[in-house]
Amino acid sequence: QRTGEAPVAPTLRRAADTAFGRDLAGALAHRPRTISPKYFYDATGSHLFDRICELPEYYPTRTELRILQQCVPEIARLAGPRAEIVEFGAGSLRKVRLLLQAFEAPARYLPIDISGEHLAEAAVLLRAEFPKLDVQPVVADYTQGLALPASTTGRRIGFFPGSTLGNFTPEEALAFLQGAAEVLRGGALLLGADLVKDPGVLHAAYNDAQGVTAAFNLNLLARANRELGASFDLDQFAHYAFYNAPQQRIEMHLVSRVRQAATVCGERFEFDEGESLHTENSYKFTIDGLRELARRAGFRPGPVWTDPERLFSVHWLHA
Ligand code: AVJ
Repeated sequence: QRTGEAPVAPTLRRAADTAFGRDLAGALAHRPRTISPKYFYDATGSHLFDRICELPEYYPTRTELRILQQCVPEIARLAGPRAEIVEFGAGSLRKVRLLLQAFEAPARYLPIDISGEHLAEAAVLLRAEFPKLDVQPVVADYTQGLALPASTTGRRIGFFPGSTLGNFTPEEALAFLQGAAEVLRGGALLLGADLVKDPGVLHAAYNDAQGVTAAFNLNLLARANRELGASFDLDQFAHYAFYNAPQQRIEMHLVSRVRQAATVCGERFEFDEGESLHTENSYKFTIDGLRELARRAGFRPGPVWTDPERLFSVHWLHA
């Protein structure tokens, strides 16, 4: 709840002018308190996420890579020559590199990401590795709609790995997929989706023994302290992640250990003991559920690949 209007210093006014500042102050002003997980990914958060991907408990990244290694020849055949790859979120170059190496004369790579810095780095590396590839980074928040330059060559293949789709609510996922189906029409979407499974396995993946996921979650508050001049005491918040089975999603929260207050953008917000800030949903899918969602969004589901333990799935969806 808002308590009083303290005088606002110029740096704080600038903080309140950033999307992160506006969204965090907005999130704290309502209950239940919920903020988009996209704010995890500053430089520190991106680095922590890379460490998560290496954790023994966090199976998605290595499982998806293994699946892609197995099925990439078939994917390359489906994509055909001179394909254009559009990646939503320019995350792991390791994954798209597999495609670029296997495809026949890929013509263009359009990574879309909110972080211009991350994109620029990716572009430099890939241009050196694939001199014939036209790399055109697009700095944009793909959750706010999709606008792409016209396709110039072969088929346009969307690439959305890592089960990032799971960060959307079911309604948002449908809207995103509808937008993707439109910009990819005539081509396809290659989509990675984490599967429902033993809740114990899911729980462990978001509650690792080394506490990297906890640090990743708490970095949201650390980032607010760095960028917005916020006053969060990180020791007084607990990382809490659990599998919500009826909703088929992992939820991550930051739970206040005590009654306390923090200022964000010059505004003071109180936390009751045990009060939570909901920082992430990570939906899990069944193969049939995902295919049905894709169908409703205007795709025609094609082949699906999975690992022997059925932990993770990769879908070819005709647009
Ligand atoms: C990048 C959204 C797929 O939900 O598993 C990892 C993010 N959060 N550990 C996921 C995440 C906590 C990740 N996604």
